[in-house]
Parts: sequence; C-alpha cells; structure tokens
Amino acid sequence: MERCDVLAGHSEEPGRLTRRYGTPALRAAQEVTAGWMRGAGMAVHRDPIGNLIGRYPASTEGRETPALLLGSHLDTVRDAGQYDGALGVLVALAAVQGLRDGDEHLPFAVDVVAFADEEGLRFHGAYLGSRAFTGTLDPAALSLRDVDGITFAEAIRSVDGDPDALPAARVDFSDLLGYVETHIEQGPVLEALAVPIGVVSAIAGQSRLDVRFGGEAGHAGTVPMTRRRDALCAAAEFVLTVEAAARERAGVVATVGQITVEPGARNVVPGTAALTLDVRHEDDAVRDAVVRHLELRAREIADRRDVEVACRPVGASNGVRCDPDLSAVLARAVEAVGCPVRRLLSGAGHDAVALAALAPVAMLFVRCAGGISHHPAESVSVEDVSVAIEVMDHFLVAMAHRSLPVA
Ligand code: HGY
Ligand code: MN
Ligand code: MN
Repeated sequence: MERCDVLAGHSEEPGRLTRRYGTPALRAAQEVTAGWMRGAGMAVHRDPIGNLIGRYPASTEGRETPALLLGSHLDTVRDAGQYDGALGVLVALAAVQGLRDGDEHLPFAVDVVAFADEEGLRFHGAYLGSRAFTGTLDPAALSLRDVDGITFAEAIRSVDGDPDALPAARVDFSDLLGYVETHIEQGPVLEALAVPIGVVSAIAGQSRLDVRFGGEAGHAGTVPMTRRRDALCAAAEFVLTVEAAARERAGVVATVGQITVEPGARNVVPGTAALTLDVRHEDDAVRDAVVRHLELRAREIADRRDVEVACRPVGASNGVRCDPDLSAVLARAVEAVGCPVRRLLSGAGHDAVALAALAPVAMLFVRCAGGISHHPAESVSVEDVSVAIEVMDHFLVAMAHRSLPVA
C-alpha cells in the first residue's frame, strides 16, 4: 500500500495523478518499480515499446523453461485513482517477494510485467503496451498522434524504445502457463456481496470511436437561429441519443467522455464538435449492433441539421472469457484463504484482453469502496489487499504442483 502511495507521487500534473505513455512521470514510476523488482530477486528489462518486465528465475533454467506471467499496467487515466493498474503490478511483486524471502523457486519462471499503455489516454487506442507484448498491435497505431501532434512511433523512440522492432517483439515462450492479473474491481459488486475478492469470469468487449460533426462557425450575435449550422447542437443531440440507446438495452454502457469544440469562443457559433464514443457489452453482437445504430443516428441528426458527420473507429476489442482451468486454480486459491468464491464479469477492460491472444488468462478482483474508479477517490483496504497477496501465494504453489511432471 505504501508502494501504491509512492507510485501515485509520479504524475505529469501537480495535485492530481495523470501518467500517460512515454512521459517522464511514467518513466520515473517504472524506475522505482524496477528497483523493487530487483529487490525481489528479479532480472529486469524493458521491451521495444517500453513495458517493464521482471523475471524471477525457475528452479532450473533452460531454453524450455516454462513461464507464468503476472502483472497489470502503470499508465493511468487523467486525474486517476492510485490503484487501477498499479495494484496488480504490486500484488504480483509482493507474491514474488514471498518466494524470494523463502528462498523458493518454482518449476517455472515468474515474469511480472508492468505494461506501459493500457488506458490509451495519450494515443486513444486501448492496450497498446500489452498488444505490442503479444505481437497483436496493428502497425497503423504507430501513426496515431497525441494532442501535440507527436506520433506514437516518435513517443516510443523518446523513451528509448524501438518501433521498428515491434513486429518481432512478441514474447516467444516455449511454454507459457498463463497470465494472471490482479485488479481493483472498479465496480460495486464485491462490496455488495461483502467479500474481499472475486474471480473474473469474462471481460466485456469495447468499441471506441471518434465522431466529428462539422457545421459552420459564425457570429453569435448576427447569424439568425434559423440559418445556423451549429456543430455542437448536433453533438449535444447525439450525446443524449447515446445515453438513450444504452438505457434501452440491458447491460449496454455507452459514454461520450470528451468533446472538443472549434473555434471554441463564447461569441462564436461552434463550427466543429469532435467527440469520443465508448460502447461496451459482454456480447460482441449486441455491442456491434449498438454501434451501427449510433452511426446511423449520427447521420440522421447531421442530415436534419445540415451538418457533416464522420465516424471513425479507433480500436475495438471483443469480449474475452477467462480460461476455465486457470480460473479454477485461482478459485481454489481463494478457497484456501477461507473466502467464498464469487465470480463476476468485468465491464472495465484490462491487459488480460490483449494477453488472451497469447495465453490462458485469469483475473482476481479486489473489492473497492463505493465502486469508485477512474477517480481520485478510488480506494482499497489494506486487509483486502493482504488477502489478494495471500491468494497469489497459494496460486503460485498450486501452479507449481500442477506443472510438476507426473511420475
Ligand atoms: O477503459 C477501461 O476499461 C480500462 O480502465 N482501461
Ligand atoms: Mn483504468
Ligand atoms: Mn486498469
């Protein structure tokens, strides 16, 4: 918990926690984490995109040594809480520290990965770090630009990464046992059930789009209301359409989180309004249908108001089911610490989504107060976190037994 406090001190903005990919703040958080990794007996390196990887060696190391991946991300949203991502990295580290303290080695290596971009705050695509790790990053992502016009490729170089090496960056483990991520729940389910931890059954898919309405800027005092082509009014109508579309369908969540208006002045009719759209549901077909419906409605609104509209997808990920076998081992570890096993769906996205392309994945959720997340008030209790670490300890031992050759 103290380490979470320390990491929260590394921010781009005074007074609030914001840590985007490729910034000195993220680099500083990685440096501190690398020190803790070394202290836990791990060899540390950074991959070509700048994910930080610590390896705790297996009892016998060789070319065929299997590996178990644990981890989460160190980047954050804007004005973030201090546990989203960081907690998963630090719980993994604490579990490895337990092995080190007992001078124990397992029949597999344990790799703790601190992913460099999960939130997509700077370049908007999701899971850029973990997708690069698994070799599933779309090369087109390298030309994404941040608000200052810097491309993703340039940002990778600025942190001593190598965008050209990305296609070859895919980890090549001869035997990957799985990826297990601990994460703050970010929702109210475990609190309502009065249990400290839960096992994730599946992670909802998400669609991210940029929607841009283009009208005509003009004088706020002279352009008659009947002659206006106000881009923001079209966007406003669309925002409420998004809300209504989600409310009409069970389980759908849809959010417009950002609107940029140009030219952006008190006495100027808005000429363009660009907004972000985020749509999620556990069933990919339902999510796709909602996105198509909203694209259609955006066009209707634009036509009626005589403005232009363009909808551009900026990354989607399908829902992911956690691996039943790996989750069963995790569930038994939960039972071993005396907790009931509660399974829950994750509405939030996680690096596990990207990792599922490479390995079986499982996730452990830690109860959070009031379900609050992506907000500075995000919190977890020290008792619940200690339960999570204990579960990971049991999980590692169970995996060691599972991977022993049958005599
Ligand atoms: O947006 C998400 O679901 C995650 O927190 N990155
Ligand atoms: Mn998040
Ligand atoms: Mn997260």
